[in-house]
Amino acid sequence: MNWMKGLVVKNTGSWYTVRTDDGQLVDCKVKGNFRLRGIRSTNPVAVGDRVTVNDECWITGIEDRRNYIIRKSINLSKQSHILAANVDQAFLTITVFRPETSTTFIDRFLASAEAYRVPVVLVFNKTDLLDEEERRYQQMMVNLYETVGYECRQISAQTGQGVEELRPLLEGKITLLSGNSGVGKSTLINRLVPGLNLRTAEISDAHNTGMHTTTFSEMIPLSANTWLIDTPGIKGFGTFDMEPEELTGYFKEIFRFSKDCRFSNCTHTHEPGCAVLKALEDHYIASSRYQSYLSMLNDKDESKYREAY
Ligand SMILES: Nc1nc2c(ncn2[C@@H]2O[C@H](COP(=O)(O)OP(=O)(O)O)[C@@H](O)[C@H]2O)c(=O)[nH]1
Ligand SMILES: [Mg+2]
Ligand SMILES: [Zn+2]
Repeated sequence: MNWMKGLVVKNTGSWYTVRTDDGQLVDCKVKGNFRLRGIRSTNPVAVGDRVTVNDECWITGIEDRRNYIIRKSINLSKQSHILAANVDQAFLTITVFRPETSTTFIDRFLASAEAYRVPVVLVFNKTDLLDEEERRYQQMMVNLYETVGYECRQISAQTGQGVEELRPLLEGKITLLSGNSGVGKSTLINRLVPGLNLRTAEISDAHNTGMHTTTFSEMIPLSANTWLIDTPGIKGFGTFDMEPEELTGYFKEIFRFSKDCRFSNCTHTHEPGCAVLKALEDHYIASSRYQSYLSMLNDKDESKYREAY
């Protein structure tokens, strides 16, 4: 019996396409009794998984995941669907106008990515549409997030401005492309992968049934070891319950200031000697970021919180 290792690059129903380490694409299946410890998932194997395949095209083993992105099913089965595993980084596509991506959405995404230690690059798209005032506003947003510690890029997927400069950031990595519907993810992928022709908004929004709008994920190859994952509807990573102290750790600048709070379990809401509140007052911390922190802190109603992800 021969065994091969490979990467799951596509998942359509019960079939998985595995790119073996010697470069072949093999369609594989998973035995019904193949279950992962601790995860009740409709698909035991996901795009991005490193697997072992035998010569009868069965997936017989799966390596431990560094991270994974889950979508909870809408029915009552309490089962989840794993959209992707082992991503190296995420590109969060943002449009400050047409449509507006809210700072709450951005900050929640960033916090969940921090929790999973997934680096995020903020890609501000549709810059070709901005007038002078809007351009200034966007630059202010860029300054804010760069100061916090995130890499930012301003591009136009439509005109191609700034798109080639993204390529070195993608090289050799598995990148999850996220962002609200309509921000230009498919347009960006089409720019990066000529000839792919992903459908863009006009069509895919009308019928939500196209291949790239279902829950079946696919990795799009950019070069030998460079992959993009376009999975619509991802609002963050995993689901997680956390203590206030943990949440602090997921807001980089709040975390930096929190080291000077008088109490180690400070929630930065009312405590005396809170260095975060002081930094907020002195405008070292942006109020939009602090508001996002508060909104996550106040998501005590667990079910409401989980739904947001
Ligand atoms: N003006 C302009 N329009 C864009 C740009 N990127 C995308 N669009 C348009 O925005 C709409 C949504 O784009 P799409 O790629 O489908 O967004 P997705 O839902 O994130 O995949 C489409 O009509 C695109 O033509 C851009 O950089 N500039
Ligand atoms: Mg799309
Ligand atoms: Zn504090």
